[in-house]
Amino acid sequence: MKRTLVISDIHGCFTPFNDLLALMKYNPGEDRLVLLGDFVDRGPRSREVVERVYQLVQKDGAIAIQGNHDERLVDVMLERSEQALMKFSGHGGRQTAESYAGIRQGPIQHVIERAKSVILERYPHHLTFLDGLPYYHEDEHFIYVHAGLNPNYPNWRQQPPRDFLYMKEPFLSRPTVVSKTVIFGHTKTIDIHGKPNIWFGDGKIGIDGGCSNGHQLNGLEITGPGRFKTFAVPWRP
Ligand SMILES: [Mn+2]
Repeated sequence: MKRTLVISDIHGCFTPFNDLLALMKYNPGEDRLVLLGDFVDRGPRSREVVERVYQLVQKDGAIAIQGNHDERLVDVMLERSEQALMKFSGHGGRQTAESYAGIRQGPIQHVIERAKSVILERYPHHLTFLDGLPYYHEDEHFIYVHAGLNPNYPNWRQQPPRDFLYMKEPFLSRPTVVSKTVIFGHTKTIDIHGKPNIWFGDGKIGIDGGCSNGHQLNGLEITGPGRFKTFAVPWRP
């Protein structure tokens, strides 16, 4: 049976991402790879992660979903939102700006300006790519989303974009209102069950191992309904 491999919240952790793909023996011709967003911020190598994800999607048919950090990076770089700029550096955006700017020092405003000109000159495709990512992916048995589904919406496709990107409660503690299992990232599993391993809940599976916080990057292998195998690699620079 064809494997579906799911990874989330890479957050600039380029080495662990490559380690995990190798550990899972990802074979582009055979496996379906689904990446649940938050490719940037906090970790040291966001630029390389975005380029790799871009290539995986364009060349190998991988599926990438948008996370809240990906949306914010686009908003900051295209000067779409003052609020996004204010939140940016407090949520790991400095590391992303440094990875594009190629400098590790100086006032944040300077690093962002430098990153902006590098992106507009050499990586405009990163912004178009991140901006155009879908909010979810769905197959026969699963719904894949960055943050979660708001159970107050009987038709989850009608929930606001913000819920796809930021949802925590009431998604985490209430039962879902869908028959498919929801696979999500965004909330570190250590905050759900006290350990960074993949969390298997009732109708939902949380996979954010908190790699950029020094924990681990998780990989979920699916070969059918209820047929899972888990993988993990530790954080390293
Ligand atoms: Mn997130």
